Amino acid sequence: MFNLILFGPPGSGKGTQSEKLMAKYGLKHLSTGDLLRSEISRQTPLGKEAQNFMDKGLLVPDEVVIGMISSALDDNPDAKGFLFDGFPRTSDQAKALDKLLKLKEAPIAAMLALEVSEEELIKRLLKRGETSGRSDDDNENVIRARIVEYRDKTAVVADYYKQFDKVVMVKGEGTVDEIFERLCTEIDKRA
Ligand code: B4P
Repeated sequence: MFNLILFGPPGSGKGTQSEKLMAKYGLKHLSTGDLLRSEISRQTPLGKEAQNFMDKGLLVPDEVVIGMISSALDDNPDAKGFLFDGFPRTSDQAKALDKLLKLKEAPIAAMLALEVSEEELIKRLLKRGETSGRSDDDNENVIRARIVEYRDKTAVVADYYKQFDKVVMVKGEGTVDEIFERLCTEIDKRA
């Protein structure tokens, strides 16, 4: 089993690149953002709880997100590997993921970390907010809150994987295809 984490701040291109990577490598894409938005659109109890956090640009509580990922792993016993997008976002999520993958004897092969300037992130997210209907994208204050959450709680997740020598920094600015090429070069070295 070949498992990858696509990492980076909000708007760094995780969702965009994941679409292309799963098509090329046949990995099962697990995006906690997508899973949460699906719960919200179905107005499930979990979705209603998550919406309160997401509308403010805050991370959803760990236990909610970890439970969702645990079920998604169980639901895909035949996957040849997983592409984790937007997860883990805290140290506790990273530790929980390690435990879940240990049970499957399928560790993380690499964390690919997209590097994008804050100015570019805000520009991209405001642009997506014009058309996406995502309430967390159309307000600059909410976008800034998401970036603060990233700095305070998520950036340390890269330190966690650095101790296992799993982190690969990838320049996340340029065209979508240029960034995709950079990611593929790094993945192919490890596949
Ligand atoms: P996510 O759905 O993960 O979304 P994201 O971080 O905003 O964006 P992503 O990085 O995937 O966006 P992309 O670049 O594709 O999270 C949303 C919220 O869910 C979080 O704030 C949090 O509340 C909650 N959540 C999710 N996971 C969680 C977890 N594990 N724990 C707790 N809470 C969690 O796209 C951005 C835009 O840039 C797009 O419009 C795209 O077209 C554009 N773009 C992409 N690449 C580009 C390029 N090269 N050049 C120009 N534009 C580009």
